[in-house]
Amino acid sequence: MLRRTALAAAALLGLGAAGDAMAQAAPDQLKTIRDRGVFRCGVYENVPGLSALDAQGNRVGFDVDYCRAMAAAVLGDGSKVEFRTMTLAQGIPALKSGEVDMIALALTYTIQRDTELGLDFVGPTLYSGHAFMVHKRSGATKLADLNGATICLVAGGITDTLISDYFRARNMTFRPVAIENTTQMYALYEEGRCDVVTSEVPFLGMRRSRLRNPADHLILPEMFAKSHMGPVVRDDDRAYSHVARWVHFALVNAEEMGITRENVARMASESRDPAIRRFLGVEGEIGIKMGLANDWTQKVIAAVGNYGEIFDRHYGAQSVIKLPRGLNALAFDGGLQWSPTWR
Ligand SMILES: N[C@@H](CCC(=O)N[C@@H](CS)C(=O)NCC(=O)O)C(=O)O
Repeated sequence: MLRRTALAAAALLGLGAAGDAMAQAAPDQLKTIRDRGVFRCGVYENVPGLSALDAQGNRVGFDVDYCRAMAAAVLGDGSKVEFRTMTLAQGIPALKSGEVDMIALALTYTIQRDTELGLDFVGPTLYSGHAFMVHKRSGATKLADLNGATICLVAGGITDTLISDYFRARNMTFRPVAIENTTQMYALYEEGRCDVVTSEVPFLGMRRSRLRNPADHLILPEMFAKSHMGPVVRDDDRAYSHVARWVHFALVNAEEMGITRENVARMASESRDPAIRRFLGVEGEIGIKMGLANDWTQKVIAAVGNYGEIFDRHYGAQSVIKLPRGLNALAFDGGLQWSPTWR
């Protein structure tokens, strides 16, 4: 509607060429990705659990699976992803410049990022919080023991402001040491260059499991801030933002309906349940109406499984840290993950 009004005004003013330019300026991200034939996704180089290479050289991880899910939704093929590795600080500029179609860097959903930076958050795909890990030999067992500590954290994020708030409110001080990437950060921590290292709980657990002597380190039980994370897209193309959001809902809805990577094809061909048939694009036109193939949800689930399968693979039962579902359980089971109605 807005675009048509702008064009009509341009025609009245004799601005044909300018009008065309205005019409073309509206981004059509789905078309851009389809014309290119590959989905570009910003991920970390080596953050186990989130994004890392496996023994065969395949990129794997929780956030990596969201990139593959987007490729499956938009291009019908979860393998058509070009991963661009980047640090946290590089992520938002890379997204804003158009270098990537999405960043999957476990960014925390904050009001400033949402309202001032022109970003749209997907999910939250992972509900967690920030915690501290310490050398056991330090004797620290609770947050109150960290007054005056040297704390290593990742540069370019929000962690130092969150720690500042927490410490100031309690008349405590700390010395932040901001490091570009987490591999360096944990190496410095292990060498004893900082007393404490901080990140979200699943990432601390993953990293502790890879330290030389995991038993020498303690993740303090209290979280000092909440961190609800998800992939992020630019907010200049509503149709595309909707796709990104509904890809996450598709993963959750599939889990709610008991649809898995292994049974999705059978469910599509054999289920008589109209809700399942509509969700999988066997009936109705949900996919077509949002600019995708009608069976896009089938492609997504066939590529990465449902939400619970992704969680289990990278953080839960099948991972080294065996993180409980907790807040990331389905709402039906008392958690915070739910999908709106597919109707
Ligand atoms: N949730 C944090 C960022 C998440 C985070 O801590 N990321 C770490 C790894 S889990 C990181 O930036 N790593 C960069 C790297 O290792 O390249 C935020 O939004 O500021």
